[in-house]
Amino acid sequence: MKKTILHLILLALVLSCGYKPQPIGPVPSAQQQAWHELEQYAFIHFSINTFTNKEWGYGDESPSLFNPSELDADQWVRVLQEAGMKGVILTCKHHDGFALWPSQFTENSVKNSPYKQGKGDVVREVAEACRKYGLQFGVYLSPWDRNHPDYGTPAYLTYYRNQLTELFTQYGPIFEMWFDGANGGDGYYGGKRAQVKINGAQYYDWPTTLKHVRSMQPAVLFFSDAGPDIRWVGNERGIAGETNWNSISPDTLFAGKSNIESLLQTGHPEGTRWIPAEVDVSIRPGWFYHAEEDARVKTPEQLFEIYLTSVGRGSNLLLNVPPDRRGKIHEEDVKSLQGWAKLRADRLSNNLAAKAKIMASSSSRGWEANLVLDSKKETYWMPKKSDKSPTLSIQFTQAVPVQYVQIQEGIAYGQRVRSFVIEGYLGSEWIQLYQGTTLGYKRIIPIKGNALQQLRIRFLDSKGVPIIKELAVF
Ligand code: FUL
Repeated sequence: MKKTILHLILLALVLSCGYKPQPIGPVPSAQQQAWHELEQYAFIHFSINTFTNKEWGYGDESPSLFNPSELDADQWVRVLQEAGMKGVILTCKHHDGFALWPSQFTENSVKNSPYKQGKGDVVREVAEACRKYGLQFGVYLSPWDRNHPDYGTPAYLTYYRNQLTELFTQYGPIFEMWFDGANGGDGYYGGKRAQVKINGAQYYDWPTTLKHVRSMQPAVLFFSDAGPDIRWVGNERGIAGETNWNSISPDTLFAGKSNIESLLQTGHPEGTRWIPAEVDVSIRPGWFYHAEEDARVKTPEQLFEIYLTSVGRGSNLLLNVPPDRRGKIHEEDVKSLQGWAKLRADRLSNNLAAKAKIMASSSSRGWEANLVLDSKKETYWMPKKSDKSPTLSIQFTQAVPVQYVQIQEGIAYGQRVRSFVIEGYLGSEWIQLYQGTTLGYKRIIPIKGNALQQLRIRFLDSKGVPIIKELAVF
């Protein structure tokens, strides 16, 4: 008897909670999930190049050139935080080899510069400002080093790992380690002034380096062309693929491999690993500050467009904002960042769906349509398995002009949607407003402002049933 009651209680529990689906394909790790939620953070390119007016230093620059007159890391991070940035990745060392912290493994660093009479540590100042303003801190340590005499030999790898040990043990938690595939060949290399060619697929022995870093900070995520945790999006223009799968098979990929740009931009629906794309782009034409580019800072509208083609296509945005020779974010960049934040607030914060009626073609028990409006992380809409044309519809109390539709997939269950259409009810008929492929963590679709009485999203094809976390219309 007791047993029967227990069974009944269990059955009731199962029914009330509904059925829990199995994930399909790769899914994000807990760290990757938290990374998706950051959505946007800043890149800071600031180094010897800021003072030589170059993009790539040759490696023979004297550290005495590094001399910011008013370095204010607090200003950098405050400006970035006010613009909605959730983290900062700093060029601790660029290709020229100059270290922004007083590394004990090289003389080519801030310790031999006039900055604070050699007592300065820019990495520490930025890491501390990030902690003060609640931003994550990340590092970019260029693998290519045009200054180091041992570059190209195994001894350089020891040097590179020693520098990582300093960064990962002295500056608090690091959310992302960024490394690129640039290897231009020629450089100073301790006076050799030579071409040093390396084999990008093998030389760096990344598995050993990453294991070393993980042993110090297990939660760090590694970015490179090929991941293993976050992949490059394949261009530096701010554009993720309209089709953008978080999955890709990394087995033959490596940082710097040529001709993989379009694959990186779209990912692959059958990819074996969850390696989402990060969109790196600069607010200026160059990555480093050049006074002659002060009039070419991207406008708030251009940044908004980039926001739509990065965050709005399920990627994260890594927006580079390079401080000037004073060591401050220049007034022009500040103005653009503020204008951009205002555009996002004006255009993407009044969710018209919140006051509307939401309906679905079918819902699994516990996964009802209204859950896409609750802003909760762990609630979703999921149609019934038998539903052959899963559809979410919004009925407005009166016709409203809709400019943007924002859809978030429940990526904890794998990225599923392959094809969908957005339709609006106008006057007396449904018209197609957009036809799309993937969604992912967040998709923001501009649709040109018609006054609609109803709007619906029909999911035409997906791996298993679609699982939708949130829906908003603006
Ligand atoms: C590239 C570098 O060569 C550029 O200078 C810049 O740092 C960009 C973000 O990555 O690989």
